[in-house]
This record gives sequence, C-alpha cells and structure tokens, in this order.
Amino acid sequence: MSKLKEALAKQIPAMRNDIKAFVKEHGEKVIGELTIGAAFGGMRGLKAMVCDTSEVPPDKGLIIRGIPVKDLAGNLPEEIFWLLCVGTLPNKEELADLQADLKARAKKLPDYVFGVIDAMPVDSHPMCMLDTAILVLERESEFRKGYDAGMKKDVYWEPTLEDSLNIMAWIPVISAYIYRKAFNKGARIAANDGLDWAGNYAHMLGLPDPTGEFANLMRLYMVLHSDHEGGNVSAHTCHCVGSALSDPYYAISAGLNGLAGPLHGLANQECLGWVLETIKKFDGAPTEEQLAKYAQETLDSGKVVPGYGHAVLRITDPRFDAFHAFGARVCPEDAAYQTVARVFKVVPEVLKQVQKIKDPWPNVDAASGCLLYHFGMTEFSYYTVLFSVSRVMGMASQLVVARAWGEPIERPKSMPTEWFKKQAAK
Ligand code: NMX
Ligand code: MLT
Repeated sequence: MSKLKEALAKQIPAMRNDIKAFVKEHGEKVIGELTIGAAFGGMRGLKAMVCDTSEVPPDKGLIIRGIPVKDLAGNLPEEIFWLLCVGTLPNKEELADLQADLKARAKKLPDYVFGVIDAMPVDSHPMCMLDTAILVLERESEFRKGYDAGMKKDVYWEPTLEDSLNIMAWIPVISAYIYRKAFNKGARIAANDGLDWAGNYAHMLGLPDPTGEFANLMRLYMVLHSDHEGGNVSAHTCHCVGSALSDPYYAISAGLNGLAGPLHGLANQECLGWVLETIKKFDGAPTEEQLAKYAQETLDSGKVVPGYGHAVLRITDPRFDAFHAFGARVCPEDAAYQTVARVFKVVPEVLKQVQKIKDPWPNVDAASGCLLYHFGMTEFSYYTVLFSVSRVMGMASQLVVARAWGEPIERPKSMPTEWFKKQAAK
C-alpha cells in the first residue's frame, strides 16, 4: 500500500464518524440566511458547501489546510497534493514514496490517448484537447470497475484515489504532448525519471531552460493554482458531477470544461493578450496615464479587464504577489513583466471608480502570463492547460475527501422566478 493511501486509511474512519456525529447533533441548526440577491447572483457568499482541502477568506486569500499559500511557495506540488489530501505536509520518505508512485503510474499511460488527440483538428483549443483526453481515459477507471463489481460505500474513496493518482501522473505527459502537437514543436519528449513532477512537465514541454528557472516557474505555478476552496466553477462542477458517483475521469473533465471559461481559468490567456495589446497600441511599454486610459476604454466597450476582480477575494490575490515576486527576481527588465507591474499600479484605481466592481485587485491570472511569455511560451491558448494540470490536485483531493466521508448526491432546490417574487411580496 502506498504511504499516501496508508495515511488516509488511518484518518478516514475517525473523520467519517466525526462528521456523522456532528451532523446528527447539529443538523437542524441555522447557520445563515439566503437573500433573493444571492439566489439570482450566482449564490455569492452562500455558505452551503463543505470543503476541507482549502479555504479562501476574502481578506487573506488561499489557505491550504491552515497554511497560507505564500508560505508554501517553496514547496513541491507533490507535497501540496499530500497536504490537500491528508492535512499535513509529507515527511521525506512519504514524499519520495508519492513521487515514485507517480513516476511508475506515468509509464502506464495508455497509448490510445495520443491517437485521440491526433484525430482532433490541430486548431482545436488546447483545453478541448485536454478535456477530451481525460474523458477518453475513463475506460481505465478503477472506480467504475469497483462500482460495477458491487463495491461497498465505505471503500469508494480507495478507487477514487487510485483514479486521481493516475490522472495526476498522466496529465503532465498528455499536456506536454498537446503543447508540442498543437504548436508544431516537434516529437514527444520522453519523461526524465530523475526529475520531480513539475520539473518533468517543464522538461517534456521542451522549452529551452539553461538557468533552470522555467522549471522553477512550473513548480511555483503548480503550487499556486492547486486549489481554491470548493465553490469556484471547476471545483464545484467536479464536486457536483462526482456526487452522482460519476468516476473521477468524468468529474475532473467536467471541472476542466468549467475552467476553460473566460471568467474563470481562461482569463490567464486573455490577460497577457490585454497587456500585449497595450504595448502594441502605444508602441512600447505604456505609461501609467496610457494604461489608465486603455483600462477605461476596455470598461467603456463593455468588456472586463482580465486578471482583475474576484468573486470572493477583496485584496490583492497572494498568488499574484508570489508571481510578481518571482518576476522581480528572475526578469525585472522584461517589458511584459514591467507592463504587468505598471498595470498593477494603475488598474485598481480605475476599477475602484466603478461602484459595481466589488474587488478592484489583481487575481492569480494577472501576472502568470508575462512570466510564461518571458520563457518563450508565447502561445496564449495553452495557458489554461497549465492551470488545469495544477488544479487537478485540488479537484482530485476534494473528490477523495468527499467519497471518504460519504457525501451524498448534490441536489439543491430551484424555484421559478414567480416564487421568489411571491416571497418578496410577503
Ligand atoms: N473588469 C470589468 N468589470 C468587472 C471586473 C473587471 N475586472 N470585475 C467585475 N466586474 C463587473 C462584473 O462584470 C459585474 O458587472 P455586471 O453587474 O454588469 O455583470 C460587476 O462588476 C460586479 O461584479 P463583482 O461582483 O465584482 O464580481 P463577480 O463575483 O460577479 O465576478 C469575476 C468575479 C472574477 C468573474 C470578475 O471580477 C471578472 O470578470 N474578472 C475578470 C475576469 C477574470 O480575471 N477572471 C479570473 C478569475 C480567477 N480565475 O482564474 O478563475
Ligand atoms: C480559482 O483559483 O479558482 C479562481 O481564483 C476562481 C475562484 O476562486 O472563484
């Protein structure tokens, strides 16, 4: 048994009993109220989901199992996956065991997945290629096999973990293949077993990396995007689909389809485009005045300024700060980085003038693109694939935890508009 499975097996019975007893005792207690505004406003602020892997206080940003994300910026993504699942960081042996497990699994990626990607038009969006690849691998699901064979509810989490680890091991290989295929970068690059999970992904992407800083960026990128509590579109979708006992391949590919939306993960592809447009328009790094004018024009044309605002956060996203600091260390002279830094000075002030915008501050997507661009990854449409490789850790760990405590099928109640109007009139 892997050390990760062992660690989970040790804590799951107690967690299950604790939640069961807690709900039995306090299930009828009222913990909030629902307004008509929330029902019509994307359920913002409604505390009606459980997520133990991470939380996002509006005034602090991402906290993973009690640790602020800024304190995890130097950790490896594999450590974060362990942390998300188990609740503590792994020791040296546990980390080595997980890394060896992922490497062994990566070798078992079925070849047919490459044939499926090859059969797609080469100009399909890379996110569509990735979602299709994860979905087609559903054939490998241990959860579905176990379910069909009549497995008992209390062991659902075991094949959920098995499927999750396979997806986590396979997704960098698939995603690197998509990059090289979609952008004509040449043949697939074989994995290097001497490297860690994110370092290996950087290696398989094949961008020149003489300083090793691109691999460092990938490590940081994977840590920062790993999870963002349970209510964001991708996590929520994955969770909802998983609650029907659809296996992790179905649930995670569904979540990734949500991540592909421009208001969610696709904002990272939009964001650098916006920054580079300003450089083009003003024939070089724009001044603060020019940026303010351009941001205002964007708003006036009815578009959003990508990379700014958030449904939960009310401060500068600490993930943005971590990328900003990486850029300041690695490429302070880079024009795109400098423009991003200048946008950060100017855009919040512009957005603050718009009363309806609740959060004028940058989110995670505002700074990642310029760093990728600096290292020669200039294909914007690929950026959300990077986000996806990382976010698999959050979605998968949330699925494992939900199956472990036996969360039921998600089924909130909807009502017609007329009903809400009658409530308002009461
Ligand atoms: N630029 C222009 N308008 C904005 C922005 C922005 N950056 N942020 C919010 N607004 C608008 C928003 O469109 C809405 O307008 P309307 O009522 O006309 O529909 C209004 O302000 C109120 O929105 P909020 O309550 O502040 O934000 P909400 O929770 O609805 O949406 C986002 C959150 C993230 C979807 C929104 O801020 C946005 O569209 N930002 C730009 C896209 C982006 O960066 N998304 C990435 C999020 C992070 N991620 O990676 O997933
Ligand atoms: C995320 O990382 O999922 C985004 O910041 C969106 C969110 O949390 O709503």
